[in-house]
Amino acid sequence: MKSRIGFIAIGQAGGNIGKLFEGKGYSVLYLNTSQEDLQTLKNAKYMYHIAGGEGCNKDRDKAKKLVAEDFESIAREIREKMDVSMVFCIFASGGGTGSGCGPMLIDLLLEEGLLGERGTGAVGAITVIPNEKESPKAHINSYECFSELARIEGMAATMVIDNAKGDKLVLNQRFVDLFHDFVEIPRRHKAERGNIDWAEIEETLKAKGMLVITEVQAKESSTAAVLESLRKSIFAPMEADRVIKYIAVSIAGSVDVDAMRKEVGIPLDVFATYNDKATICCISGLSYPKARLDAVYDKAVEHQEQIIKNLQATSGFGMKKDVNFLASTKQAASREKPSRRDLMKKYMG
Ligand SMILES: Nc1nc2c(ncn2[C@@H]2O[C@H](COP(=O)(O)OP(=O)(O)OP(=O)(O)O)[C@@H](O)[C@H]2O)c(=O)[nH]1
Ligand SMILES: [Mg+2]
Repeated sequence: MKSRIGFIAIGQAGGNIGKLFEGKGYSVLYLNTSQEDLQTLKNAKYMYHIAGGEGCNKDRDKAKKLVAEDFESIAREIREKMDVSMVFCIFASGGGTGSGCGPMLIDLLLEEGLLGERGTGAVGAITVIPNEKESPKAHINSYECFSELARIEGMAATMVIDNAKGDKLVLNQRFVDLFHDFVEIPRRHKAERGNIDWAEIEETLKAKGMLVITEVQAKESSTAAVLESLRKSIFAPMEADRVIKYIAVSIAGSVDVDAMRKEVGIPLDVFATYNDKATICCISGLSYPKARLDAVYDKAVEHQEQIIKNLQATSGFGMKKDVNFLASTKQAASREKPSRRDLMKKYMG
């Protein structure tokens, strides 16, 4: 499966997670606006410094502008390096570079058919939600990033690592292990009672919406334990009032899929196989984690008045009733030169 899935790792968090995938043998292309960040990636095979970039210090607009201006070269790099049928862009939603570039790049890759045979390759996202102690700016960026992601047509799955669930480096490792164990199911797990093949893994990963994966060791494995591990997962919590498309599960021990469906939701299809080490359960085509994103929004606007007051003391601009209340406190926007593609315009405000 490693030859079918590739990763485009953007920004610092993207790079950290990308390195772990590269360590497992996947193709990873690292993109950053910061040369210094790229230099921390020792032994990386493919990396690209976005022209003109010197880091984006949490400024999403700066990142988008750099991508728009350097898109021809970025596209060439992706076409040359990503010889796979499915790509996941990895980026944190709370920073500048990854958060700004991620959604726009996914949209451009899909629109221009840059991946896979005849441009039919799937493109999904792996992103990170800031923990509740992070700055208002991180929350503003995150909310904007998700608003853009939710509007992309034809996108594959989105995985949302939630930094509220623990130490970020521990979460990175846990996530990469889960993802790898899941896509390795067809190669590792063969059972008379049923197999999961690559087409089913691909279908699960291609479903638009959230995707979560969980794993429970065989000796603790039961329906209740799998449901509990879904509740405690490293991902943003599933919406209570959710839709769901697929359940793909490799069962160790006694897990009752019908009982699980009653709790998790009725999927369009279930793919199941068996093994004796650990139950690996993936659910995809899930609704966006609206409650978690509402909390991000609340954090973004919590200190709105104080921040605007502070900024107005030096800039004197008014405010806009938008989540990015900071946007209106910037210097009057410089006029964009006409962009090459409407799609780019969509992201450039
Ligand atoms: N899970 C996880 N989160 C991370 C990691 N590194 C940074 N973050 C989170 O990501 C957000 C910051 O994003 P970065 O990836 O550092 O930012 P960037 O894309 O490099 O953008 P700029 O540096 O602002 O141009 C914050 O919410 C951090 O908590 C990581 O390795 N793992
Ligand atoms: Mg950075």
